[in-house]
Amino acid sequence: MPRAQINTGCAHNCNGSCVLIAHVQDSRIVQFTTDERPDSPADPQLRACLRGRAYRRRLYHPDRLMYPLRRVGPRGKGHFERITWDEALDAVAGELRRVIAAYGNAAVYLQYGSGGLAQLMGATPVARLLNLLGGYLEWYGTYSAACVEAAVPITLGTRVCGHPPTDWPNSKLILLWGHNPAETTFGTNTPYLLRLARQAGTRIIVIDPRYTPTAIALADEWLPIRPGTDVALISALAYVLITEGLHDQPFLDRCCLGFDQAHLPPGVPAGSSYRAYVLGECDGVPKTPAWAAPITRIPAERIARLAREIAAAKPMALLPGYAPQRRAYGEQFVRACIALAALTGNIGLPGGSSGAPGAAPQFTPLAGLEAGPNPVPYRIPAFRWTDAVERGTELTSRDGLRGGERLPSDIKFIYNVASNTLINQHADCHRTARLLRDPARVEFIVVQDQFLTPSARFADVILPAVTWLEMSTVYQLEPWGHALVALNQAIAPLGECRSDYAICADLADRLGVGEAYRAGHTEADWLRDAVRSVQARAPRPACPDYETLREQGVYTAQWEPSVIPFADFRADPEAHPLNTPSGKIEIFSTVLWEWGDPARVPAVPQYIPEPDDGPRYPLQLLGPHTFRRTHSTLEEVDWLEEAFPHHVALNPADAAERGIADGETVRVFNSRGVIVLPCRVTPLVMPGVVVVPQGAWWTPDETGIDRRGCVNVLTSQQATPWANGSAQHSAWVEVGRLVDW
Ligand SMILES: Nc1nc2c(c(=O)[nH]1)N[C@H]1C(S)=C(S)[C@@H](COP(=O)(O)OP(=O)(O)OC[C@H]3O[C@@H](n4cnc5c(=O)[nH]c(N)nc54)[C@H](O)[C@@H]3O)O[C@H]1N2
Ligand SMILES: Nc1nc2c(c(=O)[nH]1)N[C@H]1C(S)=C(S)[C@@H](COP(=O)(O)OP(=O)(O)OC[C@H]3O[C@@H](n4cnc5c(=O)[nH]c(N)nc54)[C@H](O)[C@@H]3O)O[C@H]1N2
Ligand SMILES: [Mo]
Repeated sequence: MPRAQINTGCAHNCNGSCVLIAHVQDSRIVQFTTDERPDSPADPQLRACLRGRAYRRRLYHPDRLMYPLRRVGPRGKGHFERITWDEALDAVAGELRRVIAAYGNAAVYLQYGSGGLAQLMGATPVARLLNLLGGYLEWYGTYSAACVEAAVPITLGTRVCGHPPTDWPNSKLILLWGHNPAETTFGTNTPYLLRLARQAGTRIIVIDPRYTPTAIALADEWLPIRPGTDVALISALAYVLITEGLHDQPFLDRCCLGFDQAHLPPGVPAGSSYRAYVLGECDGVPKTPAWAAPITRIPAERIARLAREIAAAKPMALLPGYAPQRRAYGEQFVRACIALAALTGNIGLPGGSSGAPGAAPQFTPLAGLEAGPNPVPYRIPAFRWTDAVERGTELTSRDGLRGGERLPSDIKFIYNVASNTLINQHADCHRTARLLRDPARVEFIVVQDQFLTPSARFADVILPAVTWLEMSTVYQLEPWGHALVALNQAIAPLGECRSDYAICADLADRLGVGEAYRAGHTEADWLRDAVRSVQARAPRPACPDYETLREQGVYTAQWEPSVIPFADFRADPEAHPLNTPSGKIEIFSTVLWEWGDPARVPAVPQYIPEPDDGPRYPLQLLGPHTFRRTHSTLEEVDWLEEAFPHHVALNPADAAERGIADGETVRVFNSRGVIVLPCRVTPLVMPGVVVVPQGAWWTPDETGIDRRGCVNVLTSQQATPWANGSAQHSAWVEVGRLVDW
């Protein structure tokens, strides 16, 4: 039989979306190739990385879930029996009905999950079902960027504040701050587009505790910084800028609230401005480079030089990653970056930046299958779902509860679809497991996935989902949304797997809302609607219809290079006020001032030292996103393990102190647990810092020791104080030899 070539792609949540071409022979995929369209800087190919190209090892893995399962034995032990789809769906429908009747719809929680982001996959089909049944408890604030999502709008009035990448070559200097796009992509071509900027003469500095692939491949200079101290560095940069008169006073006077005393809102006491904080007028501590040096471990003279360099390089783009805000006081980092961009007058300029992470999507999200309105008003911060299990009815607005005074019930039913945050990706695995093991708390857990993940092991019923290779869908490329990739079905579903949409439509039938659920649509009809929603926005060149898109595989719109966020505001702030309380950039935040917790959530961005875990755990632990996996997805792929073997990385100085040799298996531990994994002794990580890439599967032995090395055994469920975001990068550990144990 000749090989057929099917246009498809790779759409896991790495913030990329790459083209794959599946070569199919005898109903099996025998090879993947990638984008073969003509390549140009204006429309670069969407070339797949090793993860996409290795996808056959995931698709055909012997551990793929093939049929529905029901728990036998205690929850969390991982013992299941095979059941039919009818039995499985009857059980889920029956429990949903029972829990809603007993506790109300707000007791049903749809877990955060980022595994299925293409149309008809993942959470949206489930949300639609639950909304037709009277609604469910919804989350807000992602694991990714909760502090950005909360703090950027109160500072800049919008979340949409990134420049198109075509603007990057206009920058004289780009600061990649806790940002590692060579590995985390942030859009398939971000590393390539940064390289184009560099070729055009832009200088790039990377500020990161690790010498990352980005620092290696794209940077002119790497500045290692002690984790969690970025705001100390920013404060010291501000000190130099202000005391040497290098800041943009006219921009601050015209466009910002609270830089100095003269621009504070009425009623706020003297000494509350950003300038007063930086110069130490309010606390007696001037934030000099000499003050910041021991905190950040960057020499004072280098800090001063960086400040002068930043001031001289106009326009300068500060492009932060998300990691420094997934920390104990993540809100401060987000706001300090914006303050620095404002101080240097780089907001609203071509080649500048707002200092806020993320891009400005040039298309709004696809309208296809939609969740519809949720009749339940309550929302909880995604990171605090374990609190809503344990003491949901006690949560208040100070804990981030929205939509009402108190929840009517703790969480009693969890629908976990396309997610491993039920255990693996949430913090403190042992604590979560203790909560979930108790069937008197959450009474029913359904997991819909492709593998028996650490989360799936806690299910009462498991429903097996297809991958996109076994169905047709479309995906809109993050973060600019300027590309659509058609993922066409390449092979028949394996085993008894079904699409998330088909599973939910079947459940809807059982629960009496099937007709409303489908709204007369087939799966293809929903995809047609989605593509039509892009066509309706008249992008250039015109977007084809769904059928044509299937044939051509991918469609890319031109970037609109003239879209510079805040350009209007900068030109005339009175005529184009921001959507903030004052209409200005709120370096002093009215909202945070009113919140009234100045020690943890000050109104101007301040450095707040993170709590440590005492002398027994002296090393800072980072769990970054690496080439190896997309979160915990692709953990099972042996080729990727061979290329990027899982390990803990330790600086040679720390290794020598502990007598640890390169390649030795070690234990990494703190008061929350122990993981055991091989150690790489490497100067790629700065002294005092330990790195365990996130996503390895929690694999506890009978004594609870994780023999694989899931970083979240060691992380804390303590949320950030105002946004209630994940602080999973703030953790402390010790590393020891196995022989000394
Ligand atoms: N390959 C791959 N790519 C991905 C993902 C994936 O799982 N795999 N996940 C995607 C998703 S959903 C997200 S949200 C993003 C996540 O994107 P990020 O949150 O930006 O990614 P991280 O890898 O956590 O961290 C980025 C860099 O910040 C550094 N860092 C950590 N703490 C600090 C600090 O305190 N200060 C400074 N200056 N730097 C610090 C880390 O060493 C790392 O190099 O990545 C996306 N891309
Ligand atoms: N320590 C630490 N922890 C972290 C982070 C960190 O930086 N450090 N990062 C956090 C971040 S930014 C994020 S976004 C989260 C990510 O956490 P999750 O959103 O849980 O992402 P994954 O771990 O990839 O789990 C996705 C699951 O979906 C399944 N899946 C994939 N496609 C489909 C589909 O189409 N249908 C169904 N039903 N299932 C599918 C996969 O098999 C996988 O089990 O992790 C967070 N956890
Ligand atoms: Mo994320």
